Amino acid sequence: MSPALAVWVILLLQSGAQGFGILPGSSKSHQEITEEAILNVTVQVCLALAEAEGSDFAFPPQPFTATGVAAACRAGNSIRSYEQAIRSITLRNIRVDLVEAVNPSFHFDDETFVSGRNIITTGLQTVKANNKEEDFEAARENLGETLHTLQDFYSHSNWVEIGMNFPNSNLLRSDTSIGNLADESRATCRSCDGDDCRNNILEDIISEQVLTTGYFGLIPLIDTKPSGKCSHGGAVDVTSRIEPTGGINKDTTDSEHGFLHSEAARLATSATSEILEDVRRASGDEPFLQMLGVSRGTGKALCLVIDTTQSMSDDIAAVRTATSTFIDSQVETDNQPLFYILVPFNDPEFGPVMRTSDPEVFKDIVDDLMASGGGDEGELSLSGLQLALTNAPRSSDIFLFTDAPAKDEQLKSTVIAHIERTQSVVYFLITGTPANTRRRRRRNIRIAESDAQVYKDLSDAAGGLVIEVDKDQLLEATSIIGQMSNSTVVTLVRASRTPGENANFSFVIDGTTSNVRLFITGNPTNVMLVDPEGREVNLRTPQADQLTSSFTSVGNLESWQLRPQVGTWQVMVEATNPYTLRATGQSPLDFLFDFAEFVPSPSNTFDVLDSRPLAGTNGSLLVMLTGSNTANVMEVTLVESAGSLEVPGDVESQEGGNFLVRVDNIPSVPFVVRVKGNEMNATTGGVFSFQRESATSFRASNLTIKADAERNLVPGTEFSVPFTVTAKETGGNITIRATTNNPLYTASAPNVLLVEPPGLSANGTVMLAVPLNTPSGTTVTLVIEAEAPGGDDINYAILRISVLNPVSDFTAPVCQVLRIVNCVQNTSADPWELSLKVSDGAEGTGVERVTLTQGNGTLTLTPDTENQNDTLAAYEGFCDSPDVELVVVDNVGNTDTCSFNAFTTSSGCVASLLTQTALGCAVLTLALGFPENLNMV
Ligand SMILES: *[C@@H]1O[C@H](CO)[C@@H](O)[C@H](O)[C@H]1NC(C)=O
Ligand SMILES: *[C@@H]1O[C@H](CO)[C@@H](O)[C@H](O)[C@H]1NC(C)=O
Ligand SMILES: *[C@@H]1O[C@H](CO)[C@@H](O)[C@H](O)[C@H]1NC(C)=O
Ligand SMILES: *[C@@H]1O[C@H](CO)[C@@H](O)[C@H](O)[C@H]1NC(C)=O
Ligand SMILES: *[C@@H]1O[C@H](CO)[C@@H](O)[C@H](O)[C@H]1NC(C)=O
Ligand SMILES: *[C@@H]1O[C@H](CO)[C@@H](O)[C@H](O)[C@H]1NC(C)=O
Ligand SMILES: [Ca+2]
Ligand SMILES: [Ca+2]
Repeated sequence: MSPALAVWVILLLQSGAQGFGILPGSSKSHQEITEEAILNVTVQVCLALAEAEGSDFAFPPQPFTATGVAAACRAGNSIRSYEQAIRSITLRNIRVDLVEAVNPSFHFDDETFVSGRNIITTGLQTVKANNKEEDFEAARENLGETLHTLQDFYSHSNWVEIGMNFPNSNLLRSDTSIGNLADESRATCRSCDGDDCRNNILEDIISEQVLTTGYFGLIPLIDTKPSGKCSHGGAVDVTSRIEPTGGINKDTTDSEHGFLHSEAARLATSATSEILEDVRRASGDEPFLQMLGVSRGTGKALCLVIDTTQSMSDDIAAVRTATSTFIDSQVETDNQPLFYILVPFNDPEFGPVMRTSDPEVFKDIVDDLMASGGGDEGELSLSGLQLALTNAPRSSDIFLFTDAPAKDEQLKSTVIAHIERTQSVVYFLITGTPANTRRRRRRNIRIAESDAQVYKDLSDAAGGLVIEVDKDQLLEATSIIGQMSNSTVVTLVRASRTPGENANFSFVIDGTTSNVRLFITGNPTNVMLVDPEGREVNLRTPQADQLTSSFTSVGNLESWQLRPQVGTWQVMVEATNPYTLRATGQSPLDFLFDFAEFVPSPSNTFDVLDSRPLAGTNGSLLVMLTGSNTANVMEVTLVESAGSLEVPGDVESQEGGNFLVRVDNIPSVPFVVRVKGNEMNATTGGVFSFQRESATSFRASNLTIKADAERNLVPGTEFSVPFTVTAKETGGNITIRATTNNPLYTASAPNVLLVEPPGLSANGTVMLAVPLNTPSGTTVTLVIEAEAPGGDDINYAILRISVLNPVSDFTAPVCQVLRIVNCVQNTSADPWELSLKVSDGAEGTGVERVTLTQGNGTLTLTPDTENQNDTLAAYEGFCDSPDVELVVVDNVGNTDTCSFNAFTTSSGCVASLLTQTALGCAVLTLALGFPENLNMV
């Protein structure tokens, strides 16, 4: 352990004041608890899906790892998106200790049972609503925040001390009793000191199983507690030095109740599995896996953004043919995307976003595209792109087709902000017009260099390419879609030079990487390629095929497939014109990273940024590797995207697969992140090196912007988002822009904030409004931009805010048996039947879904003609499969399971403890008495 890391770990341990430690250490942290439960439930879901389709399921080796679980789920190619999803969830969980450090309800401190549970149930409703709207990114973030509070209950309350050895399921429901809560006036603890604190909770509290939690505060003389109450404990909690002294938290093994840490962590894990199971029932197995980024294909989205103005009719025909061929080639393979997204744009219209996971439906959507209108030359291409970026999952591949300049160039900085935050890759396919509308130039490029510049700037940020072709070459050009959006594509090296200059680039092909391709646009004079054995060829000569196996050239794009030779390669470019170079390959081994920032006491830890890092000062990155349990990060460097500046970082390995990278001086020029690492060869045990670069190019800023919002937005209410802009050295009039992902969602902000010494910071507020009928689970993506005088330096804060309409239905639908034909013996010769009415009650939101989760027979669902909100379910099976289980879900995601047995079921109330059952049982007795006569179906 390096000295710097030692300091950091100590700081982290101190921060345990707010709950389980944040990152892994000797005790269980929020991160480990969350990961363990996610891996566990993923296995359960994949097992169930395998059983349902009658295929074998091999359990992954224990302890579960993301790579092992993904392989068992036959979802190995989506490993990056799975690890990304787990990371989003855990980072949001951890962040609660930073953002809500002193809000007791988020940690169940100060006996805040009711408000603490309210955070959980509201969070759970939001996650379910997000999944229903298929906004899985928002679902992950809300899930992470919700899990924090849920997990803290087991460390901060005396649930474990009063002898409970299972999770408190009532924390997931708003309509039940949390338990026997201590009155405000009731004493709960006696004074204790350090190791003596094992028995500081009063005997009557324990024997009567009264629930309490520790009080917590940071400010001496100000933070206090009611008399007789327990404290959280530990060095930073000042209430633990007030009578009764000591504490009861189980955050780590060193805490006052550290002897119960393992048990608290076990229950927290089990409670996390339980809430995940509830989310799973509400959304269904497939959407639940989508939320976790697990899929048989790539886990990514394939996203087309298409100009549908009149001049594009030939192009649309080409896109149609190309996508159809391409989609067919991916269906049912490891390369199938999770989603297909289409965003048309025109002028003055753009959108809507069309999104489906069904390839046939997508082909129909593309088939239905019609070209018309468009008016003048420019079109709303950036509006279309922005819509795609805010609706696609992170790390998507986006292809934009147009033959026109952008009419909405003012959106450029906002679009770049979205590119940086989502790390999506954007390719621009720009076609020239037919000869009759404009004199045909040799390269036949319709839009002027100056108009193409905005597309070049965007593709530089997004690690894509601008491909300029004749209209009749478009079909050929779109075949590169196949290469680019193939699964597990990793970037080996990427750079551009404007104006052109001679430069050398090197990259590493490792044993896990196949299909390595070199892409160059800009037609450099000469390109030399050198393989690891020093063989050098000029790619402009026939000798090129000594090192390459294929070459394609279309429009301004040249591409070579390299022969698979492991080691370090070099490309030497001679050019005077601008050019772009990319080398990509296919490998499961890749990295994820976030910029991070140190947050001082009481958190004393790192928070990840949703904005650009501060330029010209030291900064940090949190890096993790995906697709391997054994790989190590050796070097992390920030590399100028369009020049030769390289800023190396200091790498510190941590437990839990993260690497903390400290950089002395974050550059002011755009840069990519280059990671070099070591991996073990599983066959030989030897070690080999690999190298990856971020597809995205990043920027830093001399401004910082911090914004915070309430978690949920209720349509029709005032929603304000306060923010603070700080300038590093010189302030001035800072231009502010606030934009959302949908023209129907309005954001108003001051146009200018004056940032002056001495503080060089200013506060502002964005007011957000959405239409009254906006459905729950919809995400409003708000970008607040701050632009320094001169316009060259911009920073932004991006917030994802979920809409949640007030919920008054807290109960799941009820299963009521109308008719049952029981079995007499376990045999496949005898049929058995069950008729049910599934009802959400008069006050309920209605039955959304009924699914068969156990039983070999068939389930037929029909709406109840008497009450459209109810569903009639008929099950038909055979007596050798006597157990049947149904999951019932209402429209706000309340779920329950109904279980029946062919021999013993006689009551409609088995599965549920709900109030309507009294009536259900009465009807049932009758029904069972006269099964043949009473035909309620
Ligand atoms: C694993 O998940 C199942 C339900 O999916 C749950 O019953 C079990 O307690 C979980 N195990 C752990 C260790 O969380
Ligand atoms: C896509 O990947 C598969 C392997 O997963 C490979 O066989 C195929 O050649 C790749 N396609 C392209 C166009 O690179
Ligand atoms: C592991 O080593 C073997 C034998 O040298 C080699 O064939 C294989 O490609 C290596 N695998 C990787 C992933 O480097
Ligand atoms: C930050 O300010 C310094 C000094 O004025 C300047 O050189 C640098 O380019 C600025 N960085 C950015 C990202 O604008
Ligand atoms: C900011 O703008 C105001 C109003 O336009 C102007 O009076 C003031 O001089 C500007 N301040 C600076 C520092 O540019
Ligand atoms: C901005 O608001 C924060 C808290 O909301 C306050 O502490 C700070 O002093 C304010 N800054 C300015 C410049 O008004
Ligand atoms: Ca137009
Ligand atoms: Ca209901």
